[in-house]
Amino acid sequence: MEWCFAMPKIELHAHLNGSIRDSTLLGLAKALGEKGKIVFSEFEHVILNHDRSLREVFKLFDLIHMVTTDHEIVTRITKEVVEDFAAENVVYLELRTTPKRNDLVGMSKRSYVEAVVNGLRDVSTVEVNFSSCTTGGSLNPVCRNNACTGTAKKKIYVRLLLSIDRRETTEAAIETVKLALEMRHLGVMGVDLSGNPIIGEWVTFLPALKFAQEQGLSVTLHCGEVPNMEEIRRMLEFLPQRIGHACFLGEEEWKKLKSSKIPVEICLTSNVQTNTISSLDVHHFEDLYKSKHPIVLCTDDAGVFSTSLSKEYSIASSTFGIGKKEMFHLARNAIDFIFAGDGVKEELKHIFDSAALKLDL
Ligand code: 6MZ
Repeated sequence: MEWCFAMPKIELHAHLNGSIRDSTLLGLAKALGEKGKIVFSEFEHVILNHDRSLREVFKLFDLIHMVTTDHEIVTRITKEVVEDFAAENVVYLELRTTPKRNDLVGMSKRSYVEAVVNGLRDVSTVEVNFSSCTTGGSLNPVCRNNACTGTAKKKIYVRLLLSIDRRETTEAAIETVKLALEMRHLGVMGVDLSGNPIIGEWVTFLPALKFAQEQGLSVTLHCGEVPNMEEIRRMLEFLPQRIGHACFLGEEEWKKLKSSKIPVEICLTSNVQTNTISSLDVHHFEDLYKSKHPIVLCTDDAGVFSTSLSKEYSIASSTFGIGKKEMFHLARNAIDFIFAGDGVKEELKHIFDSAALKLDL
């Protein structure tokens, strides 16, 4: 559907390393294979197999992390991911990533995030606004592209969320939150809790997440990717600013979610590929949409699941019989759920309203 591609969109649930291009991943793996650090043929097989369970997806992430270890690679991936989203008319992107320490290459959690920010600076196909210090139309002084050259390029707002991996300790999670606080001026808006949902306990992460909220950071949680009712209940009681997935909620939790009005980041392809939802026609998107619960369509891991935000819109439209104008409204409504401030929200409203006129939406 051409119009799904053409209309402006907002992406709020995209993991950096899960959004890596297949070609980049294969290229990096090949180079490591040539150095004898991995067995390329085994790697290639896992990368090219697109039918994956949740367990296999996490195995794949471990492989991806083996090849995305140094600063230059992190910078390159960030640049490419932002360019890919911008190319399909994503106008606001909240990109999340887990800060990683790797002593072998002199990488700290901080230098990892700095490498990500360098990737935002390196983007050349589109104008990137990524600092939360800039409001409205004024450009980030560290943004090298566009205004400096006087050309009128497409524009994308990018904000960052730092992810806490469920394998981490309370101390490591708090370290990530502190880093997020220190890097607010570079567009870090909040934190995410993600990682293999069968690992780790809610109580381990709670102190860090509470601290984040107390300090004014926004929090989004991967919630209900597996049927852990106790955890789902506690997550909803915590009142995060958004949740992702919400696949395994029981009746009680469902009621709680709906009355809380917590926006849900919906990842259709990811849920079906990982079998957390058996098929699209029984996906909770439909119920949430019909009951006007705040929702936003997202990709999760565009590289890993071979999808794009335009594809997700197209799938939702055809599966649930939602027309062009309604899909446009769905996309525009996401403005209310972004973690950036009012200045950016106003700019986005303007972008969507001009697109509505231009595209007759
Ligand atoms: C939970 C997920 C995920 O952080 O290295 N991640 N966590 N559920 C999912 N659904 C499929 N998809 C991705 O990006 C990769 C990391 O994001 C999390 C995992 O922790 C994964 O290792 P970054 O940029």
